[in-house]
Amino acid sequence: QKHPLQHSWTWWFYETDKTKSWDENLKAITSFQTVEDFWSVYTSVKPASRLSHGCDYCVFKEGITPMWEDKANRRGGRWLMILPRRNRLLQLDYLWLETLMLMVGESFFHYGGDICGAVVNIRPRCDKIAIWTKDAHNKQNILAIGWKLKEGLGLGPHIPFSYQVHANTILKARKYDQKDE
Ligand code: M7G
Repeated sequence: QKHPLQHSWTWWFYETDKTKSWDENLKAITSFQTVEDFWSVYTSVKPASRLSHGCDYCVFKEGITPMWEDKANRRGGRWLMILPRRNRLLQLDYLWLETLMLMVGESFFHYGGDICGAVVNIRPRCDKIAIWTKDAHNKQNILAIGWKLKEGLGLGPHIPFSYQVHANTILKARKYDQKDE
């Protein structure tokens, strides 16, 4: 008998292919809804620290696409940790796994209803881990989730940790993409 999780989750993988659009590069790998299946997915994919620069993993509630445009994310934001690359081997896999376990294990109690999913970005300078929530205006839930996450991961004051509203991230991304053209 497998142990059911409270939600079904989908594991996504993003890999850059410059000939394709951002969303075409985002692929759902598999879904799981038990503790045992979570472990079998976790152990069958490469550790985040071994992914190439530019890759992401996203683990989202089934039915939510890990992009700003999804209706569950549109009004949301993310708790974002910025992790210097030199800490990748020491910290990244541990923090990503702990984030996932807190999330799929429903450590956020009823505030977990606001959680959409978690993302890890592997980047040349700084890696990022984030938990996305659905309502960037719900201060109470955001603070409860952020506090629990920070405490659960034992994040020290040296790790930048802040809440970012997707609408602002989108504005910054637009400016950046325009510079690119
Ligand atoms: P990133 O991968 O979140 O972080 O965004 P990075 O800047 O550290 O690499 C990189 C770029 O990917 C953005 O500027 C967008 O062009 C694209 N992108 C990222 N996300 C999360 C989305 C999304 O949700 N929707 C769309 N349309 N593009 C996105």
